[in-house]
Amino acid sequence: MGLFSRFGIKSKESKANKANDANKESKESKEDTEQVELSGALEESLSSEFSETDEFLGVSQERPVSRSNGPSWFARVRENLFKTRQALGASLGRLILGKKQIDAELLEEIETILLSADVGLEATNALIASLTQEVERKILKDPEKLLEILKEKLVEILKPVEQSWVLETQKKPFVLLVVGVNGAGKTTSIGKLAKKFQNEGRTVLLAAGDTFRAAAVEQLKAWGDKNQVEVVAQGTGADSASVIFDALSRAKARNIDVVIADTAGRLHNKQNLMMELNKITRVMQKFDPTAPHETMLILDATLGQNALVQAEEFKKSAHISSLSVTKLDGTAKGGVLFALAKKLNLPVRFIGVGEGIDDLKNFDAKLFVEALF
Ligand SMILES: Nc1nc2c(ncn2[C@@H]2O[C@H](COP(=O)(O)OP(=O)(O)OP(=O)(O)O)[C@@H](O)[C@H]2O)c(=O)[nH]1
Ligand SMILES: [Mg+2]
Repeated sequence: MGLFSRFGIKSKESKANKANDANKESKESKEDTEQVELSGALEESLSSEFSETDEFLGVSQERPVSRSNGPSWFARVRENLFKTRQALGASLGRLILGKKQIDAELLEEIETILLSADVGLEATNALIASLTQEVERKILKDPEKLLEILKEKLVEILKPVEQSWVLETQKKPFVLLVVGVNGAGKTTSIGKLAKKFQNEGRTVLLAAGDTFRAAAVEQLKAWGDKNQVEVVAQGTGADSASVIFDALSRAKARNIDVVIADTAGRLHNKQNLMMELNKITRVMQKFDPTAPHETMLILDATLGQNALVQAEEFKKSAHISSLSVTKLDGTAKGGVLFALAKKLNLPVRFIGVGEGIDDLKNFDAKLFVEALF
């Protein structure tokens, strides 16, 4: 008989209550003022990780990605993931510390913490089932090893969605279409991305495809000014597809490497707005049948499991090829990355960890998990 069946399945309510308690506990836990000190082992892992992830953006060999990440990436991400770290890594650490044995009760408590940190049902079930199996087979006996094993399993969930982004140089301009609900962080992420690409020596042009809100064009232009990047725009109420078509023509004429197209925030259940996305794609394809080369859905991490629902709905009515998850700073719901990875199997390109221009970071599964503990 397995550990699960021996101890029975708890009712959803009791799990939810436990999850709330765990949440409260993590909120109440005192501020983690610890400085980020990289152990020798981690530093080593960072340097080897980054030689591997240098090709993260899939830049061709002759134009390598800047190496400006490294330990500063880790320090910034770890610092800004404070709330999720409290909810997940620190809570698990406290729970496991000093335990003499791994029993069903401990596994149940781990399960509660994972659920309350928005890891989601599927990823949590998979983690607990895998731990249970290892305990039953006596592969895992020592509670001291439990945390390390759990971290490895968390990395395993995220690893498949950490995929190289091939910005194929023969696709010129490479067209990135950015979509998502209102306020998810689309325009801000575009501004940050423009700088990232420029730092890698690429030329960038922005298309102000959000013609819906009066301030949207100005917001994108401000990012363009900051990066000295041209923004192609028309007035409010203009046809979004036509703005983007103009931008592509302009980019072609100027021999630009990457066009990033902003779009209006839309709810997946607003039929006409979702149709507009299809129109944008169709018009782009008149220009280049292979465009858009990437359609990136921006998700707001503070929504927790609702971000997952949103992504599932978007996937139904638009061709989404990747995700970026913003606002991981200031939320305890960063565990949603595991839920997204487990359920959607879409590459996660970037994570937003703040409002600064350098706060959009390449997604790295191993370092992300490391930053949560
Ligand atoms: N803290 C934090 N704030 C962020 C992050 N990304 C975006 N924001 C903020 O989220 C707010 C909304 O960002 P926008 O980029 O305007 O969102 P949008 O998706 O373009 O919104 P609409 O144009 O209304 O659809 C802004 O105040 C951003 O500064 C992040 O990673 N961390
Ligand atoms: Mg916007």
